[in-house]
Amino acid sequence: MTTPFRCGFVAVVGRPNVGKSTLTNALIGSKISIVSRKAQTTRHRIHGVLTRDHEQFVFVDTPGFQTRHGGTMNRMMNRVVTQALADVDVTVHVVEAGKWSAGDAQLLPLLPQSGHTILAVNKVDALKSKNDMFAYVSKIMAQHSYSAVVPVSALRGVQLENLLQEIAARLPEGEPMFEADTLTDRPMRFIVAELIREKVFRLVGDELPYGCTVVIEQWDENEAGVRVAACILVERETHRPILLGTGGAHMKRIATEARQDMVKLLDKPVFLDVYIKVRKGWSDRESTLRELGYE
Ligand code: GDP
Ligand code: MG
Ligand code: K
Repeated sequence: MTTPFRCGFVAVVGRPNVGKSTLTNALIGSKISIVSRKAQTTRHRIHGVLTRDHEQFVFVDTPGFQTRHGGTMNRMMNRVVTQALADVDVTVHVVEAGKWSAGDAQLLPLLPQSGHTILAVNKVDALKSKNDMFAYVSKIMAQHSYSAVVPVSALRGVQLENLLQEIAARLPEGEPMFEADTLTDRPMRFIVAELIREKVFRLVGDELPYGCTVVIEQWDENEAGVRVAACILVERETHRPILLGTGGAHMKRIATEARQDMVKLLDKPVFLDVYIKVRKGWSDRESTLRELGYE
């Protein structure tokens, strides 16, 4: 008997800082992957694709939902999350071992009622006592019908194969949607914007209440290299010093790390200029949100 090929969409969700990005990147196995599309269209924004002998996991992006503030942004984001999750085959809900917070609870009603949700309990490496795990997991399990529970450490690469197998078992049978070794249907500018945004979130995500948006304002490319000007749009003037850091240390680090990633990605010299702009009230204007790519 031959093993059927399985292929489907997987969403990784959770409150900020539980390790979604680390986990997704660890599962896919490379930081950024470029996807060429085989399937005609997809409703999803593809983060990356992992193709193995018997399965293809298509990881989709869901916007980070906002927990601390109300407003249009919040409602739109939550709607987008709900829609995205209704359309995927498997949702991986990531929580942090031993640390349940209001943000986790707020995500629960957005989890799909039908379909498969796997609970990934991340950061088990940081857990001081394993004894409390059972009580912690039981408490979460009582609040949603999860298909499986897998404790993992995204950072240390613990139990990731186990998690992939739990996901794979729940993917529908079907032909691969993407070429095996290629990975994105998003233009390079968008990937670079995401890359910078990720650096910002890693560094100051907790302190930026509305998050931020990155807009690529200039992109000049030739054989010699690529010159990119990227603007980080923040909500308030008070967010500027947060993003700058002492003596501009945060911005320096964001630009340096983003540039290094871009060199790897584009395989040519990169001249990157990153600056901050304050656009008051942008997160409360739906038209602006659409303009910026949140559909
Ligand atoms: P996201 O906001 O959910 O995407 O979280 P990130 O992937 O950006 O991770 C947030 C922080 O948690 C980073 O400092 C990671 O290095 C850290 N982190 C992620 N996974 C693990 C893990 O398995 N163990 C530990 N100790 N830290 C982790
Ligand atoms: Mg993240
Ligand atoms: K994401």
